[in-house]
Amino acid sequence: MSELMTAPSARPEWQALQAHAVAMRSTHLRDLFAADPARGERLTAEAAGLYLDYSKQRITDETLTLLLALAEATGLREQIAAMFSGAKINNTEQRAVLHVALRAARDAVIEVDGHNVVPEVYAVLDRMAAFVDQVRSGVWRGHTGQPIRNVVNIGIGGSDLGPAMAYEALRQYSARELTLRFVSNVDATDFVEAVHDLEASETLFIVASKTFTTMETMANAHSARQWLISRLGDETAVARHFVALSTNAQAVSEFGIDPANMFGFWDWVGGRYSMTSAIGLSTMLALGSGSYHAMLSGFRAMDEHFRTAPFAQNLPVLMGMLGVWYTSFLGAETQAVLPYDQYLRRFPAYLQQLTMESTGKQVRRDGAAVDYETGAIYWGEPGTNGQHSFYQLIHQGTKLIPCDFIGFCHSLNPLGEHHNLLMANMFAQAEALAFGKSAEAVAASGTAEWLVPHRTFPGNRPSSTILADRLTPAVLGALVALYEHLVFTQSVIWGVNAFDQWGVELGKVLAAQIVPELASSGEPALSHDSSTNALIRRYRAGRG
Ligand code: G6Q
Repeated sequence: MSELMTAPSARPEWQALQAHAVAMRSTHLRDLFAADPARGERLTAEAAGLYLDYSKQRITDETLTLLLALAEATGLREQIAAMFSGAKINNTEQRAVLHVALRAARDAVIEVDGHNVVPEVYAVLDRMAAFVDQVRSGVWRGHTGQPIRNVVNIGIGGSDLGPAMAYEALRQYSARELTLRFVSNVDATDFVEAVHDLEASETLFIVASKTFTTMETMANAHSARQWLISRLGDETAVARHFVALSTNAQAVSEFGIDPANMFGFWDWVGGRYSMTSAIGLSTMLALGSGSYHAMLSGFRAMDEHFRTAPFAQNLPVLMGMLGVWYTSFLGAETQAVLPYDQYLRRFPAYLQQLTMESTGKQVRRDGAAVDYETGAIYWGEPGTNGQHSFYQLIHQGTKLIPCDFIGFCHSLNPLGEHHNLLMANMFAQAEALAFGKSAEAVAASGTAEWLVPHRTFPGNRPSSTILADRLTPAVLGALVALYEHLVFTQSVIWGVNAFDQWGVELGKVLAAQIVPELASSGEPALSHDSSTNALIRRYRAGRG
């Protein structure tokens, strides 16, 4: 059942922003900085080890006031409280949304249907820690008595992207003697390449699937099972080489994994919000439980900040509202995320799912169509690689692309001048995007007249910079929670449900229909559109 909503665009605060946006379209960052020498220190905020400079955004104090007034009028404060209280805010699936309970303090009380879930969360975390200790200390042995040296996480979407990103991000803190691999794609190449140099007797498979029905994950898990049995020559080997992360104990046991080796979670954890649930087992195996809990503490610090800080100092609220400003009022279609840290190379891919599956919606919670733009397209690459590739379009193209720069004061791999070179590039890019280079300045430097337009940079290209001391487990936790709550903020303003993904479900159903048509020995009766029918026939003919 859907509650009836006020259309966001019918609110006076929304309309005030629309009128304000017209004036702001011709306001240049050069003028905003010239008018306020303290701007670069004033438009900043700090929490959970992250310093946010949003002074290079195309906003004035009035913009901020209007954006925060919209947040208040929309009931963001109440919605945050509702999420943290375990209310069933995922209305299309009638579920609570409590990823914040996964990293709450051990003595916290968070209730779903009158039942405190925090003790269950810690029961799983403690079982995970005990298992991780056994594997890392060599007490847990494979079927032939070998210790585990390789861990392969099999999962997709929310059961892959978070752990894969976190492993890359925190590799510096990981047990280097363990090899971790991530298999997600149903393309066999993913599995075959992941295991081609692994010894089965030393390999542990983690089958990560909330539902334990996902086609890709089940296909990979069955292939992994065969791979293991064919190498170790014994079906009972599965017991020492497979564990499951799931909410579906029955399907786990039908697959042949002992429920004692299953780590559970709950329907109030959405897939893309699940990296701090049992889905984090590979992360904990890599880091050890101490560093894993340090990561959770970073999440928790940002959760608390989001829940309690005034909006004007609240990082997720500020960044979320800036996203609303660009997407719904200034016509930006995409948001670039540019981490100046090689360890964060998978962070943009992780954010793509988090953001685009959550706010890629065209109807509101009550089913009415939106009459404004929602969810931005997220994309990015680590610096400085992007500078030699797509930054040209951000600097001199025709599109408005707000950027998030992410950098650290200290490198985890200090080597000569590398880190200063890296960070100088990050600061320079943000500066160049904002201020550009005027035609007068280009001409004054002696450039031939005909070349001047080519060498002119308009500037006024907005960005935020997030600066932290160094990339630690806690800082990664804070960074991920920042984006989780930024997405929540936007979903509240746009009135969409950030926690369902019906678009993903449709693809799953359609693929399942086509599978038997590709495999059938006789000519199948096809009832798709003429293009899909012809492609299927051509594929079948090609396969002989
Ligand atoms: C995430 C989505 C989706 C999901 C995958 C894997 O929010 O629900 O990406 O995580 O489809 O699902 P399972 O964990 O059930 O295999």
